[in-house]
Amino acid sequence: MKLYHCHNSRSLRPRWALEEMGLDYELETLPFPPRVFAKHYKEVNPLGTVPTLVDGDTVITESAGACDYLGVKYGPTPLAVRPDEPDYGAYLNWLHRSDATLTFPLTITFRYTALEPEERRLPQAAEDYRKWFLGRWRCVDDALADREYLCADRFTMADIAVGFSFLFSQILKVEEAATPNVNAWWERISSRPAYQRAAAE
Ligand SMILES: N[C@@H](CCC(=O)N[C@@H](CS)C(=O)NCC(=O)O)C(=O)O
Repeated sequence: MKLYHCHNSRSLRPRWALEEMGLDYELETLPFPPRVFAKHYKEVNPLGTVPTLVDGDTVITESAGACDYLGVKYGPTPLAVRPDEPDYGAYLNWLHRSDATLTFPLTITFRYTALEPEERRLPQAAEDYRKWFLGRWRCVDDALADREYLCADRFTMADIAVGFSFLFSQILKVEEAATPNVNAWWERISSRPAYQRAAAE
């Protein structure tokens, strides 16, 4: 398998999953954004986004989908919740929510505070989507009020996927997301050796 990656980007999700599962993979780390600084990458992924996970003829460009794929294809692993477990639906909900609901608003904030040249920045859009994110992030704080992990009473791909959403919020200095419940969970999951390896530059 080969993973195309940028530091501190969504490709951290499949990289973390690969490290947790102890799978062999080749890593190509690209400068960000690759569509500007690594033109050859468009041949791998015409969207120009990371991650891309290539496994033979299979090409996956969705970070949470890549985690799901690895767990099912290369499991069994406790990182994937099985359909016969009560929390299977909750697990899928967290996986999809991690990007569609939680990371998406942060990307608007990122774009309009950092990525765009000064004259194209939009403080109002950045602030509105920061608040949008915080409104949706409440579901994570609530879920962690009475449990150590998001679902299934154990560390799973859902924690990996939502864990990146949290990391991104902290890179963007959305400090209010770091509630006591969330901080305790983040301490727990980011102290895992696989995370330390995956987060290394
Ligand atoms: N929904 C996709 C989004 C992928 C994505 O937008 N990745 C960002 C990095 S976090 C990217 O490559 N941005 C570069 C760009 O938009 O040019 C996923 O979950 O993987």
